[in-house]
Amino acid sequence: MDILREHSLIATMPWYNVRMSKDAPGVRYAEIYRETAETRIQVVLDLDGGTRRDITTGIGFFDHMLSQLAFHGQFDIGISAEGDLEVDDHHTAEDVGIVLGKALAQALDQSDPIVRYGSNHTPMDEALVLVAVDFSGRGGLFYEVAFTRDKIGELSTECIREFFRALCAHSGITLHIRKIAGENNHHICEAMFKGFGLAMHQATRRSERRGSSSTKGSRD
Ligand SMILES: [Mn+2]
Repeated sequence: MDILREHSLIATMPWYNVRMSKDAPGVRYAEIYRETAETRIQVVLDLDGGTRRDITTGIGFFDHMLSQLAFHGQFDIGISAEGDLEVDDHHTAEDVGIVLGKALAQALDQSDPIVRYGSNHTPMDEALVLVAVDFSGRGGLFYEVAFTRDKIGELSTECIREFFRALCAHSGITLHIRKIAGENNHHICEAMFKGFGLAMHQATRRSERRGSSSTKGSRD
């Protein structure tokens, strides 16, 4: 992965080379770098960390949401994205979803059986959001969230769906997100990301059961 070490984005990942045990057996770690004409994105992920977050996408509210996801998911995460924000936020939001999805799939590739499912109702003040995930291997987003503003900070609300859709497609998770209640768009969105983090933490824990996480013998 020489490209990672040479790349300027690495400078924003101060703990990247500190993870000395990343190749040790049982460490559920991934690092993905993806560059297109529209975005350059690096994600490092440790599913069993929980204290380290270094997130820079150029979109302040998106950073705030990804930070909530990582905090409540209890993941170590580094996300460094340089996108064509002079166009708009679409490519950056979607491509962060792609790369984070790939990182999740890679981190779980060698994993022991996992709990597989996670769900919750997460409140944030008047907002209430249902999130349910299944690491099915098939990938799908079932999304019923209506916002009343076009943007929250510099993040377009329509890009929130695109982020989750890309993440599901590239991680293979089935994800339901449904707004139950809420008026304030910031609260609704924050409940979504917190709830998703909580569900991800639950679903990615190692299972005590022997063998596969599916009666079929594999999760897809
Ligand atoms: Mn907030």
